[in-house]
Amino acid sequence: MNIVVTGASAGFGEAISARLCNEGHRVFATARRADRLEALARRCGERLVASTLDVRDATAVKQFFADIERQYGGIDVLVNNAGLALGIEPAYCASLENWEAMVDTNVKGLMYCTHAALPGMVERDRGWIFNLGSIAGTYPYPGSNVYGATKAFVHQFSLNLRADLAGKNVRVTTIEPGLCGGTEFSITRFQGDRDRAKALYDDTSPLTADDIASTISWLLSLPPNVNINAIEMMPTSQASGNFQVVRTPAVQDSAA
Ligand code: NDP
Ligand code: 8X3
Repeated sequence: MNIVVTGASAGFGEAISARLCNEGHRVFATARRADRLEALARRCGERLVASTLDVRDATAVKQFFADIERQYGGIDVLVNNAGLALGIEPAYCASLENWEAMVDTNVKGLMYCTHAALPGMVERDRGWIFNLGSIAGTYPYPGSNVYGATKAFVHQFSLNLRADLAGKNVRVTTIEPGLCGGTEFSITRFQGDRDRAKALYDDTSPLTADDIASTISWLLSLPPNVNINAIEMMPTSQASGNFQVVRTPAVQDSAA
């Protein structure tokens, strides 16, 4: 199969690309950092085609998918993985620039790739779009503000795509992981503070990028009539159930 993976220069995207190449697919691995993609291409061999692509650039995304349609007869699978969290401050002191970067990448970038890939899949009546969501799209936590909201978009957009695709052999699945270590996600979120990023995973057994790659590989083995709408994944050292109770002096009714 022809498979496009966005955000393939690190973390999940790199592991997914390597795994699917190993399994005999042609993988179009994309991200902004060319050197990282070249290293991945050397590791994976000729089945991996590396291209720099910034998913925030709508024109470049359109051109990239059109080129694949023309040269390779279209794509079978799109893994919309490129994404990031920037900062973990409360909303009232967060950077608007960070918020915009997350919306531009996690929401608009994913939209651009989907918009470019989907018509060909429908025309061939064959395809699968995997979208990387997050537990942050379902469960609120302090500092998740816009990041979590972008992942809620990913969840609902995926369900809405399937609503439009009912009766067509084009599948859409959101993968929604929780704590996942060994990627650059937290280093990016904490703006390069590797010690802080590392501390997040201390004394836990987080999910790994290989766990995400295995999940996609397993999904691809399912019969063509099966669509898994969403998969929520957490390591055994994580669970939901964290309602906050903050103890403050009794709130006064200022109108009284
Ligand atoms: P990493 O930071 O390790 O990798 C992110 C990838 O996205 C990199 O390859 C980066 O490449 C790419 N990327 C970022 N911005 C752009 C852009 N504008 N255009 C193209 N590529 C871009 O993160 P993870 O592998 O951990 O995360 C991957 C996805 O999974 C993200 O969507 C994230 O939100 C989600 N996720 C992660 C979890 C975790 O705990 N790790 C848990 C749940 C979901 P480059 O900089 O070279 O462009
Ligand atoms: C990444 C998982 O819990 O850091 O999406 O938001 S979390």
